[in-house]
Amino acid sequence: MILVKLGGSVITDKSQYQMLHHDVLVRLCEEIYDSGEDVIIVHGAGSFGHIMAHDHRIAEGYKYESQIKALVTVSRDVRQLNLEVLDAMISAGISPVSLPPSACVVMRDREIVEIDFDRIRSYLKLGISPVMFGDVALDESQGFSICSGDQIMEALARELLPKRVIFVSDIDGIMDRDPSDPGAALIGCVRPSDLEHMKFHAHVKDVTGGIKKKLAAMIGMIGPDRTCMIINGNVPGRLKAALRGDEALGTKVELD
Ligand code: IP8
Repeated sequence: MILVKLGGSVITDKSQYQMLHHDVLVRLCEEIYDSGEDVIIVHGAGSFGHIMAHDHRIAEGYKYESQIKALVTVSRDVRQLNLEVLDAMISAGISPVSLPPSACVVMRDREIVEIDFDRIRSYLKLGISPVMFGDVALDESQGFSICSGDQIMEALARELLPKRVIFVSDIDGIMDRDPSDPGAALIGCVRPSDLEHMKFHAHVKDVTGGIKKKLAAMIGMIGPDRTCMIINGNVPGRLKAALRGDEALGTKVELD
């Protein structure tokens, strides 16, 4: 089984509320089907979740009453994106079933403390691909919170030991500096021992911090027989190649 995250940046336009990249989504689902691999899909929320969740501070938990209206709207909007993903998967020939984190994940202090792994395993046994996504979720310490697709990926990788973990993004992989810098170069492979020596260009602090955080999370998902990759889903064929274990341009994270 392979764990795949379809990033919100590749299946939606993150700058425009509820803007789906339908063609890209359809092609990615066809590549998943063509690979012939069993998958668990996690997708990001993109512009169906981030804009409103940010404006109403949903990740911080219950602060004021009008957050509730925003929370239910975010929950509804990410479900709409999830339906688009399910439709594209079904049209491609895959058999998906949706497991919304708002119904099957519990958080505490913004960290996942409970997921119904048995349910996921039961669907896999039936040849059904579970689909989860960045969502709102109950949080035992702050009422509610945001459960991101990356947090779900980490929890699933730890428990279900997939043979590969693939993050599908809108960039070729992890760059050695801000990707908009013309001198930016792709880092092809990262090992845990590289992390502390890696120097990131620091003129955009958030981007640098973001890359390090993402790498640290990816390192947490690898194992002796398990690599973790980030690839560009806008380039046709890369996801299919990565799923089949063929050479695919991207950043691979593997053990020392
Ligand atoms: O797009 C965020 O999940 P992500 C979920 O995987 C929401 O970071 C609702 C903003």
